[in-house]
Amino acid sequence: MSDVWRFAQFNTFAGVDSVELQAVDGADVAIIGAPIDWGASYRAGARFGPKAIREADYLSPNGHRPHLPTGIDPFEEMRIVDVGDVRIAPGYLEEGLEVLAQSVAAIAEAGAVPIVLGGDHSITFANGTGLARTLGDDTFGLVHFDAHADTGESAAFGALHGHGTPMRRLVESGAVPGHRFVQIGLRGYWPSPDVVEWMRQNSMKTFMMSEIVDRGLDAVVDDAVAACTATDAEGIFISVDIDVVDPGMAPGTGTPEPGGLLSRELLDTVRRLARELPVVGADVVEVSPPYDGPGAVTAFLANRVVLEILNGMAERRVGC
Ligand SMILES: [Mn+2]
Repeated sequence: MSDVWRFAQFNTFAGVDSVELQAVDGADVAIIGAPIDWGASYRAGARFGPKAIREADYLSPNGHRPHLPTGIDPFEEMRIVDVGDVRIAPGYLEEGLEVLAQSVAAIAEAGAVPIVLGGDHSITFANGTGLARTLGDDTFGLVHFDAHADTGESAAFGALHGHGTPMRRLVESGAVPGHRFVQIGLRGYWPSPDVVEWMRQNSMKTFMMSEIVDRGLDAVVDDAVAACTATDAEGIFISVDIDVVDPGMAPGTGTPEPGGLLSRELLDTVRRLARELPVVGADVVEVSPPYDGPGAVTAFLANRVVLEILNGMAERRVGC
């Protein structure tokens, strides 16, 4: 085990079975960690995210989590496994993204839904690419929760990959064309108007925080669901940048932007999406434990984002 990084993870999410990537067959969901933070432009630390998200859990690691409001235990309805963290060399971003893409493709090939614990947001390029290798380009929608559009033409100094460019790269590669994007929660002072114009030209659907405040979250999510349904997508990939939530409730992140969603609003929304639309994959990214607040509030929120996605998927299965 000498080549396992200390920031990588040994325990499993909620205590589910640990399986090798090659042994995912028969699972409905496979959780995988991507401790990559060398795509971060500002505050790093998300390499500690997968470990913190798994550990932000006060319940027994017994692989069961009955959901109080619905009475459903998603771990009873689905076989959920944890394949651990991808093993990649720090600093080698493109190589690491390729290893992750291959891992996500392998999970999907085995018939399981990959749920990726980040890691900075650069990993979503790998997640979308890997999924498209198995499901096909232009087949699934990407619902993207974030304060930032992540559609930068390039990362710092012209680099192709970073945590501000994954959505641009997915559109350009054709894995997820712009018309299949729904973005929720954008705010602040980035990207520049020319990039916003590029997003419009590529038919990306964007719901800014200001629109959520004006119209209410429910009305916006109604539109988001309708937009996904209208494109005849076979399913959706849910990408949750934890900075979509206000830094007052999610301070442990790389690029905090004040004025975001409440943590409860995010939890309710991801569960609703997973109930109303078929989820083909998900990631939860930009949890940076070194910047987290007292009580690891950001990591606990990210852990519950995963649980609420799983619960929505289970509700869909049992026909709620
Ligand atoms: Mn992001």
